Amino acid sequence: MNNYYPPEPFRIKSIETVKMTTLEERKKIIEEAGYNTFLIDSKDVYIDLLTDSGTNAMSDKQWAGIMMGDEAYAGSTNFRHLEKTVQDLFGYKYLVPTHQGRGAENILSRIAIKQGQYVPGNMYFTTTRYHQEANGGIFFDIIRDEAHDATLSIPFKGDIDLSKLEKLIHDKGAENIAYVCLAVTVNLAGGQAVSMKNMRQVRELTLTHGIKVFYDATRCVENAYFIKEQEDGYSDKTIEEILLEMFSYSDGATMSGKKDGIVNIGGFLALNDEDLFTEAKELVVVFEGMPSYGGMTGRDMEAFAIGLKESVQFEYIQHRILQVRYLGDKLIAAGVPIVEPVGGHAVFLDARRFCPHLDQEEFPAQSLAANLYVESGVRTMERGIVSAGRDKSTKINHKPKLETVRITIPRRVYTYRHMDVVADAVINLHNNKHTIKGLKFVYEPKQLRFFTARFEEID
Ligand code: PM9
Repeated sequence: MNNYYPPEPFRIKSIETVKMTTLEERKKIIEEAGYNTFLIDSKDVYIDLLTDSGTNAMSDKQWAGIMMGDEAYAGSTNFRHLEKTVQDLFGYKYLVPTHQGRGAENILSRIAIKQGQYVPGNMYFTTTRYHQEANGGIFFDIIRDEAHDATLSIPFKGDIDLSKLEKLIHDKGAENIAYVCLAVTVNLAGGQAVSMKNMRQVRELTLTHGIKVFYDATRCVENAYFIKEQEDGYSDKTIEEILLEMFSYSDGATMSGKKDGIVNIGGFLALNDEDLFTEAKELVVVFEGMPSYGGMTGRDMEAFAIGLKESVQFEYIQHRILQVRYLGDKLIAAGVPIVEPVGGHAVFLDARRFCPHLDQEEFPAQSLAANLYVESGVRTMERGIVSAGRDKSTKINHKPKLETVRITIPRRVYTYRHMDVVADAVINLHNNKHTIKGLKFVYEPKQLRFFTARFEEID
C-alpha cells in the first residue's frame, strides 16, 4: 500500500483561532460533560476530530457560490445545479434534496420498507438503522466476517458476504426483503471500502430475485479512491468513471452531503424509479420542504453542487485519504492497536486491545475517548457498545465486536502537523493505559443514546 503522503493541495485563506486549555481545566470539563465528548463545548476543544460530518472547510469557489443563493421558495436555480451535478456524477435520474443524510434515510425507509421486512446491509449505521427499524424493518448484517476483526489488514473489508445474502433470501423469501442497503464506505467497520466486483455481484444476485439495492453514498468518493488504488483494472480510470460504474449497480442512494459533499449541511435521496420518486416527493414536503429545496437553503445547494465537483478531483481525494493513513501509520509504528487497514475518513483505535483491563460493559471506548480529551484537548468519538444501543425487543445491549474510538479527520481543515500532535497524544495515553477507568451510565436516552448519554467513572 501507498506510504507516500502528498502535501496539501490547497493554501489557507482564512483561519479560526483555537483555545488551549490546561489539564486541570479539561478534567473538570469532561466531568461536567458526563464523560461524553458530544457534550463538550466546541470552544473547549483544541483539535476537533469528533466527526468529519459538516466540519469540512469550504473552498473559495464554494463561498462564492454561497453568494449565488437563489432563495426562491420554489424552483431555485441552485436546485437545478445540484440536480444536474448529481445526475452527471452519480448517473441517477431523480433527486430529492433533504436537510442531511438522515432526512433521506427517513424518506427511503418510509417508501421502501413494509412492516416486518428485512433490510440486509454491510454493517449498520446508527441513524440508518434507526429509520429502518422505526419503519418496521429488521436490520440484518451481511458484511463479510473479516470486517469484525480489527487486526486483519486486507483490502475491501466492507464487502457484502454473498453467501449470507443468498441464505437470507433463501430462508426468508425475496418478498420479505425490502432492499439491500450497501454503504460505501462502511463507517463503523473503520471506513472500509467495498470493491467494484462485490457491487457487481450483489447487483447480479439481487436482480435474479427482483430485490432493489440502495447505496448509502455518504463517503462514495473515498470508496472510489480505494478502488482506483487497490482493485485490478481501475488504476487508469478517473474517480468520475469509477463512481458512475459503482452507482450503475444500484436503484438509488441516500447521501449525507456533510461528508464527501464537503459542505456543512445537506443531503439527498437519488432514485431511478419514477413511481418511488413520486412517493418520495409526497413525503419530502411533509418532513423537509418543497421538492426543490428539501430543507436546504439555495446557497447550501450551490455550495453542495460545487463541493461534489471538487470532491472528485484526484489531488484532493488522494491527499484526503493519505493524510488519514499518515496518522494511522504513525500509530501502528508506535504499537498502538488500531483497526486495520486504515479506512477513508478516520483512524479507529481498537479499545479492546488498548484497554484490556476493562470489560465491554464498562464502556472502554467511551472512557478512552474521554481520557484522550483530558490528555490532549483532542476530541474523538466512541463507536462501540454505547453507539450500538440496545436490542429493540429484548432491551439487551448490542455488543459489537468492534469496540472503537474514532479519530475522524475533517476535510481540508487540519495539517500533517496536527496529525503529529494527535499521534503523540494517543501514544502517550497508550503508555499510561492502565490509568483509564471504566464508566457507568447516569443517564441513558432511549434512542441514539451516544449523542446525549451521561456517565461517571467506576472507582
Ligand atoms: N455520520 C458521523 O459522524 C454524523 C452522525 S453520527 C455522529 O459519522 C453514514 C454512513 C453516516 C452518517 C452520519 C449518516 C447520516 C448516514 N450514513 O448526519 O444525517 O456516517 O447527515 O447523515 C455521522 P447525517
